[in-house]
Parts: sequence; structure tokens; C-alpha cells
Amino acid sequence: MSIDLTRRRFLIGGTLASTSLLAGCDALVENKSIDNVLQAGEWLSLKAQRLLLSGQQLAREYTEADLSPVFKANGTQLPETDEYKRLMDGQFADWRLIVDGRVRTPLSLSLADLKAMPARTQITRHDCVEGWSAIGKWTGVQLGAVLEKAGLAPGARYAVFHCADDYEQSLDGSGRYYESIDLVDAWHPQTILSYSMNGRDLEIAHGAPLRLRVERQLGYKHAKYLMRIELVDSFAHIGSGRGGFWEDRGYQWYAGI
Ligand SMILES: Nc1nc2c(c(=O)[nH]1)N[C@H]1C(S)=C(S)[C@@H](COP(=O)(O)O)O[C@H]1N2
Ligand SMILES: [Mo]
Repeated sequence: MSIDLTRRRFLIGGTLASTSLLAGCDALVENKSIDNVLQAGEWLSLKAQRLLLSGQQLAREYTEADLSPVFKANGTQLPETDEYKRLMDGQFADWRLIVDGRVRTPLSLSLADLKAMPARTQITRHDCVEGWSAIGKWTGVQLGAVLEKAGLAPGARYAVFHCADDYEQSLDGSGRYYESIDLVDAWHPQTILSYSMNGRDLEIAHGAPLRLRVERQLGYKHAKYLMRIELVDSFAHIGSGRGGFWEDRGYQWYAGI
């Protein structure tokens, strides 16, 4: 068996185990019994172990001095759907992030809900296949924390990010932007749902109100204008079945750098 398969199995096992351990963490707040303390400790080491055993490396992080004076906006810079325009006109007060599919508890989260969760800030370099890079500062909530809230149901293997924009009307008729990552990247500490760039609210051009940062992969994986995260066992039924808008047009699904 390849190392990758072993890793995948470990992670899925770990993820399912974590949902019950997480229930222990919640209970800890109300009831500090020894059982729960042990469970919380186990949960922390599980996360640490997962990171070590999977050989997850962090993408390089930079300093404020490295920030690019100009960060190009690419792809869609203003979604044209009526739904998005309505949400934008209301300053995204009515926007909700849906988390559904193979989860135990489907979620509908407002921007305030996401901002109330622990935040992570990271200064990273974005590399676009079109041949430009830029360093930006991103703040958001770790995707793993959101998925822990929802709890994975059996069969969850990938997180699919459904976006608000139609990038083009071609192929199967729908040019809706979407992307997907596996659970290894979903739980990577630098994989965040970002609502702030360079210390300011995320601009429309960069994916407001919420975009994915998945720092060890190329630019097209960083889905902007997030509307829904769907947990699936396969993405064969979505778009043209290759796991993303650009993957359906020939790009690689795993865009690690
Ligand atoms: N929804 C959506 N997400 C997207 C795109 C897009 O067109 N629509 N373009 C991708 C590409 S190719 C890149 S390089 C980055 C650009 O992000 P930026 O506009 O913040 O520079 O977003 C990615 N995510
Ligand atoms: Mo890109």
C-alpha cells in the first residue's frame, strides 16, 4: 500500500473519531469531569498527530514588509448573478455559508458567525498559473474548525466549494466556478475561509464576502465568492466531474506547489 493511501485512511479514521471527541470538548465547558478532560487531551494530540504523520508542511509565511504593493485580482472580479448582486447590495447581511452534504449537522453561517470563531492570520504568496505571484495577508477561520462544527458523516472524502460566479457559459452550459480539496488539505492549519485581506474587509474583486485560502496549492484552487461547502464522497457528479472549474478544462486537480 502506498504511503498516500495509508495516510488517507488514517485521516478519515481520525476525522470520524474526532467528531465524537469534539462532543467531549463541548461538554468540557459545562462539565469538567475527568473523562472529558481526557477526551479533550486526546483530541488535541490527535490533531497534532494527524499533522505529523501526514507530513503536512506549512507554506512559507512572510512579514508585513513583504506585502505586495499591488495584489492583482484575477478571474471573476464581480459576479454577475442576480443573487450575488442582491447580497452585495445588502452588504452581505443576508449572505449565508451553507455547509452540507455528508455532514452530521448541516450549517448555515452568517459572516458574523464566522467572525465570532477563532481567527487565523497568515501572510503568504499566491501563485497563479498565468505567471504572476503576490504576497498578501489573509485573516479567516480555519476550515477544519467549521467542519468540526458540522461533523463529518460517513463517506465524506472531499470538500467542494460552490461559488457565486458564472465564469463562463460553456461546456455543460453552466460555467459556475467551483473547486474541491481532500480532507488532508481541509484540515491543514493554513487552510482558511478568509473574510479579510491586508487588514481590511475582503474586497469584491478578491472574493467577498468569503474566499478559500489553501496555501500549498496554486491560485485557481483558492475559490472566491463562497456560497456553499458540500462534503462528498466523489465529485464525479459535479460540473464535468474533475473536481473544479479549471480542472474540467484540463488543469490538474492537485495543484500543490
Ligand atoms: N469564484 C472564483 N474563484 C476564483 C477564480 C474565479 O474566477 N472565480 N479565479 C481563481 C484564480 S485563477 C486565481 S489566480 C485567484 C485570484 O484571486 P485574486 O482575485 O484574489 O487575485 O482566484 C481563484 N479563485
Ligand atoms: Mo490563477
